[in-house]
Amino acid sequence: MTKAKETEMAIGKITPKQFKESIIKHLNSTFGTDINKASKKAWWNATSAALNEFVYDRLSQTQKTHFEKDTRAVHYFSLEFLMGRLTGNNLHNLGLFETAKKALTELDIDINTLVDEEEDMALGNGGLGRLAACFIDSLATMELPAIGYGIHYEHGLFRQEFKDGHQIERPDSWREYGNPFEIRRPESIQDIPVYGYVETKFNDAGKVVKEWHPGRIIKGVPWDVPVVGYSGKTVNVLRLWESRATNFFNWDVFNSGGYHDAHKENVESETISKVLYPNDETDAGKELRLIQQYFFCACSLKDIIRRYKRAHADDWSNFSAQVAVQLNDTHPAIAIPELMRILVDRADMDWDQAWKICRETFSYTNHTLLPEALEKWSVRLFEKVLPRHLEIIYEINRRFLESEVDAKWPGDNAIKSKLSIIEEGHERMVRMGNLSVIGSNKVNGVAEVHSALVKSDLFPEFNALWTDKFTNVTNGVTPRRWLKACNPALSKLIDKTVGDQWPTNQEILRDLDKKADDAKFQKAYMDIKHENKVALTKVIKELTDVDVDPSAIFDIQIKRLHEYKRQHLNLLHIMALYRRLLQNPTMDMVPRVFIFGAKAAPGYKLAKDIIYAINKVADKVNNDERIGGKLKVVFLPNYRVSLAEKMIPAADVSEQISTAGKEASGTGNMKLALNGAITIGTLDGANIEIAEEVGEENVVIFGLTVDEVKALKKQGYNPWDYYYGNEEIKAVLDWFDTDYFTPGKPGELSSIKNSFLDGGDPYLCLADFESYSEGQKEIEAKYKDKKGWARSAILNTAYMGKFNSDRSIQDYVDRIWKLKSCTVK
Ligand code: CBF
Repeated sequence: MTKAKETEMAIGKITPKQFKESIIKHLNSTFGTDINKASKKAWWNATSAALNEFVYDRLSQTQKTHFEKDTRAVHYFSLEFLMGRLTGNNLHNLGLFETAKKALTELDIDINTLVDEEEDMALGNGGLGRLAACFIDSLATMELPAIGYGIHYEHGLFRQEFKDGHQIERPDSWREYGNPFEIRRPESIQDIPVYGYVETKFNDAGKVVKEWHPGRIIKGVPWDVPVVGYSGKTVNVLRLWESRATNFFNWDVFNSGGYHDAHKENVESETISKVLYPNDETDAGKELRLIQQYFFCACSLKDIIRRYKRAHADDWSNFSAQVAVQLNDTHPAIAIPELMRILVDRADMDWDQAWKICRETFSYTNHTLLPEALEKWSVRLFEKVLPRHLEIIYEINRRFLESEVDAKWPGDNAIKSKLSIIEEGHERMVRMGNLSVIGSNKVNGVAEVHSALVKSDLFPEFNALWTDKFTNVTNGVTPRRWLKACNPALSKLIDKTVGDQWPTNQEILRDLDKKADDAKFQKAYMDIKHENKVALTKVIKELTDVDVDPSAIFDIQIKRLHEYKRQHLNLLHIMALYRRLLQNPTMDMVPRVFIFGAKAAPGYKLAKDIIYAINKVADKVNNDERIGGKLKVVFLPNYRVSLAEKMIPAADVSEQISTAGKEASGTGNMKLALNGAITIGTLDGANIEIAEEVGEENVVIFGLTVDEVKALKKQGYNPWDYYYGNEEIKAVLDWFDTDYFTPGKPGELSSIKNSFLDGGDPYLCLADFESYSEGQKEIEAKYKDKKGWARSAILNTAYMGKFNSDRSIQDYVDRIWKLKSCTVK
């Protein structure tokens, strides 16, 4: 029996007719409308309610089983969960998609239009948040007891619009029309203290104790988002905390005439979960952000302890055997001193015993080496917001430096100051990276090369101190969302060819290699790619009003906008191609459409300038009749998960062109390759492992390696050498200073040129330009060989098994969490 069929059995095998009746029932009795007057939103709500009947049933079964068996669980602490939409995902994972589709067709509703009614749950910036979403999908699919913990932001990542090519940020109100996939749990509200002062006093036994007198208490209200595993057997939970004021309204102040003051505390407390910080790999450095971090960690730890105590009362001896906490980057690192506070101050535990529990409980994933993203908080701020935690951090640090560091490097103050949690200087800072390493059981990077650099460049002394602490877990993506659901035609072809078990065992796709040279299969595979491209042309037209030809090469770069990701290198090459075409309009060239999707952090000026430059170049190129439509450039606004789901299946080429050593892993590279796009990329992050898996002949690698980047920087990199040494580079850079792309406004794009020259080109775009340009020629030559291209595309799909998030989770289970699966009845 196939997995999908098994699932339908498991959930009671519902027929399309029954599903239809359920939708109509919810339309009437849950939403108070009927089939004649229901709005699109009402239809979507009613369909979701019909679906949720299965979801909630499995959710309560899962919780009951985990409680009865008192299972060890992993708690994934993350400031970001980029969930996207859930209707299609949950239907697929429950094996109900086809049933729902038929039911809706009978009601004259197209399921694909219906799911467009759902706003993306965009509670994350990019890779890190989306990874968290893939991981909780895998955890549920693999029937592992797990809870995701995060913040219930009222506004997710901003909605991006373009105005005359400039990025404009608009608020993202994802819950404006309600959201059927979350349940408020007022019974599990937590009170969280902040601010105030610490009193040192003697307790009744004459022992010195610390008492924190908080300046404010914030209420944390949990919202549960069910996480439906594939096959629907396990439904875990993503618990997101919303902040509320404890005293909803201060009547005393109000009665004495201060209306605004009466609301003040209310507003301040609720601000905490108002917005997601829209920065990715840049330091936020804001008081509110620190409070956000503490707020969700403190709520989550209280929640975990409440659950633990139900089975173990005040016996803490099993805590770390039952509870694993994974810190998704340093953002939740404050959980370490918070658990110490609970154990030492509240549970009156001896320090050493508490520290042992802490270190056994936490593990930390590092997602970046960029220094600006390694969080530091000023001691002053800490003292104000979390005075007791600062004291605890000092004590953790003192003991660590005096015992562990001094034992290894006696009297070496230089090492001590490097490993200290406190950075001395004009402004004393708390280093959250050091705290995370010191307080964790395991530390992992997210791709082989990245983990090696974490050890050699970021934390070499910590690695010397605790070699066993450092490990690697290469990232992965869920094939359920990123192939089965987003590329249904290809999924069906795969089902027909290798069977339908691959969504839970992606290695099965390896069997597709037998078909890589089969002309019939190649045609079927490439016909699907073409159809997906046709579908994307419609989206492009709708969003940008640009017509593109689906027989052109669709070359896609989708990711946050950052200099290290080098969208501007892509732009330089586009401008060079355009210039070559202008010089030689009959140049032999396969028509190419360069497609971008990216949001820039609102405060990141150069990133916004790059968006503007790409849009301006696009305007010019797309309307230049001299080049006969051979080149098109489009920047799709408001890149997000649901848009990625439409772009990825249509990609021929995947741009993964970061400076070697800068992209920790990347996960877009995995999704694109899985859907048969050929990677043009540097030897960076997971690109290296992708090339190893799919074969060097099925990717195009260019550019400096990590070691070459280091050597060039060491020797002294001078971008002017490339400017004067390469006529094409010079011409293209000089173009930025003219008004060619910004008629009547010369200099509007000069900041890009300046970043390459006066700015020192920190990400070595000019050094890699020639090699990139050669790589692009190789792409074109490969594409001209239709059979060769189809073969490579098929082999990409076939050999991506390693990059399945189930494999990543299995690695976490084996190397870090030591978790057991649990079958839910
Ligand atoms: O590990 C997940 C992703 O995290 C980042 O997005 C991050 O926020 N640090 C990295 O930039 C990606 O390389 C990585 O894939």
